[in-house]
Amino acid sequence: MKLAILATLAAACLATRAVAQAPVVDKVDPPNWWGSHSINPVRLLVHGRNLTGARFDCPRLACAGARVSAAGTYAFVDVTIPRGAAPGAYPLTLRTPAGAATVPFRIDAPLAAAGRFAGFGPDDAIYLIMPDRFANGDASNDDPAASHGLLDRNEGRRYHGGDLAGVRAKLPYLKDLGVTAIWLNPIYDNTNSLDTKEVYDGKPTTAYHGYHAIDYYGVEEHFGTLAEFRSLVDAAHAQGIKVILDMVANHTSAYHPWVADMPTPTWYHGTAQSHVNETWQTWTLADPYSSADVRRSTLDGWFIDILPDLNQDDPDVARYEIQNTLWWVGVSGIDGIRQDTWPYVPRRFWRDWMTAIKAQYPSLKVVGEVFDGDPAMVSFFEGGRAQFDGIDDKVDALFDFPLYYPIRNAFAQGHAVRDVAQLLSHDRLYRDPSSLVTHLGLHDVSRFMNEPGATVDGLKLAYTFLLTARGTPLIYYGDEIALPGGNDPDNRRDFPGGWPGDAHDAFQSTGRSPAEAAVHDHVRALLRLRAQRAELRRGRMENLVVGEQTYVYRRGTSVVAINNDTKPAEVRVPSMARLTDALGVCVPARRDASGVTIAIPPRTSCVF
Ligand SMILES: [Ca+2]
Ligand SMILES: [Ca+2]
Ligand SMILES: [Ca+2]
Repeated sequence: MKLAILATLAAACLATRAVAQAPVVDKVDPPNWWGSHSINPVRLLVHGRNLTGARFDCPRLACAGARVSAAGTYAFVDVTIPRGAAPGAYPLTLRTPAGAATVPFRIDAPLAAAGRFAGFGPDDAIYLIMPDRFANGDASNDDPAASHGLLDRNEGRRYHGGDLAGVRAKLPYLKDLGVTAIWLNPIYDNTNSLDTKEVYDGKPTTAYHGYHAIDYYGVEEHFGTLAEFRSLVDAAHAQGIKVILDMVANHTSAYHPWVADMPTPTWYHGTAQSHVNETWQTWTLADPYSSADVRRSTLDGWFIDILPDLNQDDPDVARYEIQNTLWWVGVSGIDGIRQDTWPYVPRRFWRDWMTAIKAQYPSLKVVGEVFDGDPAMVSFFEGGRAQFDGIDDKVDALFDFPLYYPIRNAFAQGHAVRDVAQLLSHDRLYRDPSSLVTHLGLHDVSRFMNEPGATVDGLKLAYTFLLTARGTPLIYYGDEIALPGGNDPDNRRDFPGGWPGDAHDAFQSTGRSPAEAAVHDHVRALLRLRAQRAELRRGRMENLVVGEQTYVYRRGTSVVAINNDTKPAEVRVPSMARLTDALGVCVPARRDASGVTIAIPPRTSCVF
């Protein structure tokens, strides 16, 4: 009888042991960190299975706060790195009652700060590159094993083969053009399969654009490797070109593993089955009379009703995103960050995120996307001052979408150039209008040359204004050669000459058509002038003449004169020291005691 009971107990024990399987670990975010970092301890998110009951052994480190998700697939642990810890491997051991697993973890030596983490501002000219569409430097990653079958250059929403190696190969072109910084659309590891949730014209899509992350610690295999990104950053720095990396904190891919298995119950706002749709009622966020309920669909909604909305009010999400940002900066040495969909994330999170960035990299700069044409709206999100909600989101710069609209209307469609000057009069709403990143188009809008009425001459006028007016100018890849293109994805055509075998190569001066050369050489000349004359970057702007189609302004001793009309114009300006047009098209017609009269040919600009 006694033996029978013992046998039953032994069988029960075996059964229990059979149910409790040994833990398995397959991912650690972040995989490495640094000693003497402003974030210490660092919070690891360990993924695997059978992690229930996990405790951590952390030789030469200190671990605390271990927690495991209900499914036993995610474990958090806070790792304190002792002062002076030498770089190297510091594997942890994760133990459960059923066994143990190794958690790989490394302490790296920090990158030397000299020449890195430099920030950007009005002294720079930024060039935006969509890595998939600029240049194909490595054909071996065109159809990678991890995401096989997504490439088709004839389809606007498939991968085309551009990559980090291609960007690196074209740095001499960018250096010659005169840009001082590149902004890359996101390079996170993106969705590995055809996206059957985001469908256009019955066709599934791919995340060639980079905005649908499935792994915030991975590099998209179509674009290259982390090592290639690091060497691109180093190569850019060696040419005097800074690097700004695009980041997306608001949402992930619908195919991110978190969607099916959240690390915490509140990781996302809702679930794939039950969530609110993003309504883009941005104004409600800047409205002192909005209740939390009214703001909720804009803040917590799923972007295009598809992209899962991360919940930054969950302290583990906030911590994860802050550490992830600092990780990218720390591993690569980038100089700036472009942050997606700025309004749709709580402002208190941005404040904490910006504070963490500045604590480690005080010079690094962030530009946030507030896609709105109203200066009153954009200025609400400007950093450096608290708004009615008591929050200063601390962002360094925002895109100047309000200025983009009159630039397009005037210089492409031929509307009054006075509207450009009038828009600038709203600068009084900004704390620092010179920090705004100005542009005449980017990857989310149709190209300048697609506007009704757009001409090469109009594009040149737009660039004269963009590159001599206040702000930090941004050039969207291809606009400098008058590349056409309608709405997304037509506005993301391949740069001609970026692919081996391209019949037309606009990267080479000998390969450019007359129209391409006209715009390219104009932009190049203006960027040289801007580099030579600090006043075109920093000087106070003063309007001298604002007519229906004539606009003359001074920055320091430089005078810019624009005639947006289809007939010649004469404008009267105060006497100036230099009477030579640096662009070589205008001549002062008369000079007398009270000033100078400038004759400007139709649709032409000059810089005295
Ligand atoms: Ca490639
Ligand atoms: Ca991928
Ligand atoms: Ca959100």
